[in-house]
Amino acid sequence: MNNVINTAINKITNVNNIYIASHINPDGDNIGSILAMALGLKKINKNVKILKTDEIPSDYMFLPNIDMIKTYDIDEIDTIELLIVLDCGDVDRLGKYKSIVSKSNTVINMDHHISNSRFGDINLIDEKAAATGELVYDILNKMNLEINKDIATCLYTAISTDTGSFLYDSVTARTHEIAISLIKAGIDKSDINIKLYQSRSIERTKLFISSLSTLKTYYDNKIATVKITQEMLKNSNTKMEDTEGIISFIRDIEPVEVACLLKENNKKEIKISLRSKRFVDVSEICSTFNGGGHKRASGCTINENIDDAEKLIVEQIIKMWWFNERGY
Ligand SMILES: [Mn+2]
Repeated sequence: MNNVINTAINKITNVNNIYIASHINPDGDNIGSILAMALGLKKINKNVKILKTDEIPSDYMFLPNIDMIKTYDIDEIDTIELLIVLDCGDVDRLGKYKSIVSKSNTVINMDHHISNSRFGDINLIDEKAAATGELVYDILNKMNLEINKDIATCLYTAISTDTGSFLYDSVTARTHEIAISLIKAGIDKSDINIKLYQSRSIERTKLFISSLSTLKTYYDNKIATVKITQEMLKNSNTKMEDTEGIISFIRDIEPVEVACLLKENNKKEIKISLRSKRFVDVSEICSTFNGGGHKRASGCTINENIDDAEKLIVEQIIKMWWFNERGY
């Protein structure tokens, strides 16, 4: 790992123009990590541009330098010296910017998803990291860049949001060590926490209520599902990115082990998120539908209507659970 970090640092040191890409449906880890990386690189006078692959959820608009994330016309660009991709398991997650990978002389791919396809020239993948924000912290530190308040705010957001506020199994002593140094850098922890977790709008609350009313449980209440349809979004005047937090609410039900959120992107395209509490490896379940992620948090897409998609995913969860319990 150290060798790969040094190779990445050498590359960064020797180029001037760097692009950083966000991914589709960006989350706190993605946005916090890219902003922290960009702010660090600006301090050593690199010319940094951040590609806005998708809309930024309103929760993260408070982050310092969020305006750096912009839309660029990459068709006009022939080659790029260096592209850095953070928290992104595969090239398809770059959406409309995915062609930028082949235009880049070097791609640094930094991530913590087990399922990462290692599409970079330099792949800094550590599935033991609780968030990509931890990896960004490490590389900035190794480059002797001071983690100032703004960078620390972005990294704290990345790590806190990817760990359910430091709650998940993925959190290690290292996660807390990094958090200590981010707090020492002078972040306003209380303000960040209010912005991230205590700022839900009335519209979004109404979406939560209608979504939670679709709750179904299976397998002796150990599997729970909820749905979000386009109609619910319309009725509550919300967007798909406003669904953050619904899945953890149903995972937190006792005795739920696997929580499943089905999001209707359109009638035949259902985006599925799975969370588990103690032992079920949901990345394994999602990989049977060409998705992936982490053991306790993963996603996939099923091209069926929402009720059929629910049936298929629940069947698959039960099937893999049954086989695993019997050691097949
Ligand atoms: Mn992440």
